Amino acid sequence: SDSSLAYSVGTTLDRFIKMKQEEFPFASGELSQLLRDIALAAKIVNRETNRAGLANIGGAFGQTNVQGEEQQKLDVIANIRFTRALTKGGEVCAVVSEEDDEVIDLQNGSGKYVVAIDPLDGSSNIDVNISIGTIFSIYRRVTPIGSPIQPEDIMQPGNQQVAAGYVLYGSSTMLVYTTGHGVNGFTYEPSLGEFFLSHPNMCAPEDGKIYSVNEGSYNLFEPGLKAYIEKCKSQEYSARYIGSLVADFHRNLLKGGIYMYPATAKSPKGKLRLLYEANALSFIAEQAGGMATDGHGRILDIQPTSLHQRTPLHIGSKKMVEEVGEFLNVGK
Ligand code: AHM
Ligand code: MG
Repeated sequence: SDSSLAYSVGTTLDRFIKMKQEEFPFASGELSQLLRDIALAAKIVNRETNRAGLANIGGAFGQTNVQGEEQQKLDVIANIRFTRALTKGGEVCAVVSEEDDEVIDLQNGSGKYVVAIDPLDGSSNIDVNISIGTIFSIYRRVTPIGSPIQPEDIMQPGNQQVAAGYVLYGSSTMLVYTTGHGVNGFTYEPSLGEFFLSHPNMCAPEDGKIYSVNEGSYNLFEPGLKAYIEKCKSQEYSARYIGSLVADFHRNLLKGGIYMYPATAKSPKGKLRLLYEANALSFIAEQAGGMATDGHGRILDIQPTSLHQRTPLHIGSKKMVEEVGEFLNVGK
């Protein structure tokens, strides 16, 4: 679009956030700062990720860190990095993380925001040098600033997100986010240490020809889903499944497709977590013109009841998500 040309060349994330300031809810600048904090942590995690394969080589040469500890796992490191950035930034009062059983109260009296984060998703892919990601959701706390954090600050449905995004540590590293005014993607330039706007105003194709699901679990799927998959095959769609949610989602967002982590006979709620996996990506999908459901209703309207609750997820191109919903609801 014309408006994207104005900042298509050489626009850094910082500059873009500044230019878009008026689009930020409660335009006091705190949310902008919070996004910058996340971007900084993402750069650090990117650096660690790129070195991941070298950790063992270092070990083989007898290198340990100063405390003589063993190398920490990358998902633990990522959790520490993001939590630290959010603590130091001062805009956030509480964090929900995949890596922590309980809510982390940052003891930051003036923090207006609550963040839900999966610091390093798809971590089984680290050891085999395949793309991984960070997923984050940002909410405004609902109880008065400075008072103790309450469950209602944390247990907000996805439709209350003020911003959400992901970082993809892939063949390039990208940060993609929305504040509810469309979706923009930035690619990291490692030699400059900057994210540059590379994908202004991202739009999900309305329909697609890629389906992404762990078909090894086919026997555990409900009949409606099996029927939808058979339909994909009869149309000769492409099957693509990395097993890294951010990477699978990102590809389908750009090319048109559907990602499904359904309910199965063994896990009736699927595998993925509502608060820090499904909600953020669902907000982005909708902002890009796509759709996200649990097979029956909108993900963003689910009222959470526990921190680490799971939900089935069908997400991506609108027509495909609608269609799988029709298949799943036949006879119901
Ligand atoms: P994780 O949070 O333990 O890394 O699990 C989430 C990951 C997603 O990235 C991916 O889409 C999914 O699990 C793959 O699961 P499966 O191996 O069951 O297909
Ligand atoms: Mg995860």
